[in-house]
Amino acid sequence: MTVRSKMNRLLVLLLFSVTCSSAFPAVTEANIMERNMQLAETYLKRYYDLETDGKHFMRRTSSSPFSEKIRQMQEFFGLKVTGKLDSETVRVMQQPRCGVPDVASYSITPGRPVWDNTDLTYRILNYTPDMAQADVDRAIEKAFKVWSDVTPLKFTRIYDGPSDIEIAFETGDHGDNSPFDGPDGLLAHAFQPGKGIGGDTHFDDDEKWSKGTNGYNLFLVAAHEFGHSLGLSHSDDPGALMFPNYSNDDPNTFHLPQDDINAIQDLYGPTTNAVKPTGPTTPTICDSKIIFDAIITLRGEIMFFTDRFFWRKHPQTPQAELNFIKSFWSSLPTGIEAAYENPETDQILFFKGSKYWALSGYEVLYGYPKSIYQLGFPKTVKKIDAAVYIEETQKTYFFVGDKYWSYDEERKVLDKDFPREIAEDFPGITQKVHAVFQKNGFLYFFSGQRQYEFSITSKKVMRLMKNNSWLGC
Ligand SMILES: [Ca+2]
Ligand SMILES: [Ca+2]
Ligand SMILES: [Ca+2]
Ligand SMILES: [Zn+2]
Ligand SMILES: [Zn+2]
Repeated sequence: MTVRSKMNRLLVLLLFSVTCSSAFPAVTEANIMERNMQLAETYLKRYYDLETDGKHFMRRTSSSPFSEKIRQMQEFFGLKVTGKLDSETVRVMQQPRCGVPDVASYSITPGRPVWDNTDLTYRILNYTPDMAQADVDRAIEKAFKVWSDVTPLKFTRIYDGPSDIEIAFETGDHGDNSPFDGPDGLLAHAFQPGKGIGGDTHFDDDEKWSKGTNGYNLFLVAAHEFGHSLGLSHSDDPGALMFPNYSNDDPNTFHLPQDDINAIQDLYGPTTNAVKPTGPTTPTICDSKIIFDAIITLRGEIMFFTDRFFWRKHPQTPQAELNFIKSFWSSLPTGIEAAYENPETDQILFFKGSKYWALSGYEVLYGYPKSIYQLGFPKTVKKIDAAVYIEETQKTYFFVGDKYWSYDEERKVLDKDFPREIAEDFPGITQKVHAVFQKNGFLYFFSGQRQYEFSITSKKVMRLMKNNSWLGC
């Protein structure tokens, strides 16, 4: 089963439970389509300036404004541009996000307004009941520091009187023409630089705000919103802070990405401090220096993991799609070290250090992460370099240093007489294996920037390939 069809199923289940509580006896395909259409219409009106007259038939022709807006949205998010409301598009529309539109302007001044001085003031008008006040103060201060670290901007908190950036927790319609929507969906919004409401930032207090990752992290959302308060709009770089969807990023290891540094320095110039910080860059698809952490296949689709990201390559699409790991699987760590899919159990297993996670669709299964020592590895094994499931034998091979282990998926034990030397059983594979996957009777071994096509039947390397050859490079 592909991830895509798993997502479909997930969506169906979700809609099913919603419908069960209403008067309808069952969900039909037509119900789901209608619900998705309504979701899309609301989304495109809110973030893509879609104008509708309420006539639904308009939405189904390929040249309609609806299709055009779908195309814009798909392009922005790096999805396959079809102009149709496919399951991937619906999935992205369902993700929690910032309330500021991606392409259009509602209550936000168009153009590129900036503050005309670098000494700005802010005031926290009220607090959320979800967090201690001191934690809110700290999150807000830290969020401003994200921007002041890389620019000449300074932010001073004041307690009375008007300030440049007023911060408030609000619910529903709160008098600025941009009502909040209850839990999830829209999380916050902010106004571009200017007098009065300009720069002001509102958080939806129907969300569960947190200083950690249980709920929405206030620091991460505030840092994004303050980007708007300073004049930035949304970035289509999925690794950027200014990407419109909530990232689930780890707030403790957060570094302002380079894309955002470039954007804010374009408006205000670099910091005058001696240290000029740089930030993480989002990998580009055909960068030959890319090293993949792990690779999995899911019924024809291949997923390449690197650091905080993964590419999805579907055989029918020429372009691979870049995604943020945490926006798919929020409880997974970044920097996955090995992964494989077991089609028999319909699970994906991810490894990092001595821990591993089993997932079905988006969900981490109950009781995970577990320790790799529960699989039978000796304590000398600190981490798994790469893993691959061999369908024919129902064995999973785990690569660790210059050795590999065989795990019997049926009996749930490591096979006897292992580990064995990789180079002995896979002649030609002499370097550490960074990632491996199986396809059409071949194992594809990734060692650094090289890829080896290894024939399982003839037990030899058939071809040496560029490591990004699958991504259309
Ligand atoms: Ca203001
Ligand atoms: Ca909301
Ligand atoms: Ca690896
Ligand atoms: Zn935003
Ligand atoms: Zn507001």
